[in-house]
Amino acid sequence: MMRLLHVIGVLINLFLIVGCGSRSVPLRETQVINGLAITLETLEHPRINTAVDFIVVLQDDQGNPVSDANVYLDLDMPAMPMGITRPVALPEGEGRYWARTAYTMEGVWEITVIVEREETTYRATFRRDVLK
Ligand SMILES: [Cu+2]
Repeated sequence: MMRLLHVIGVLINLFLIVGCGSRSVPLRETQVINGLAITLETLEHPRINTAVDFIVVLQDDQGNPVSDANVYLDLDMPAMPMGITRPVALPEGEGRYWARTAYTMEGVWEITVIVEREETTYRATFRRDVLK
């Protein structure tokens, strides 16, 4: 009986995790800057004061992954200066980089992805509307 209850508990947990995931699906957007395709994948409807993951994917103009860049983000609100939030995105290989940070206010934020590679700096800016 205990074992059955345990199994049911695990199933309910799985259901909750899947349920949450489907409510907050990451949105993928790509900008091509001087031949470098910069893709940002992060929550479409993020909430304030909650850890948020940012995946950056880089591809050159041949479609090859770019894994040797320095990548960081710069988060700010267009309506007001919010101080400095510049998390470094750590390389995961295959042209993927990962960062995690939190938005500290509701409203529109700009997420600028800065890529430094071979003396060149690339910048792509994306937007998210952060909910309370
Ligand atoms: Cu603000």
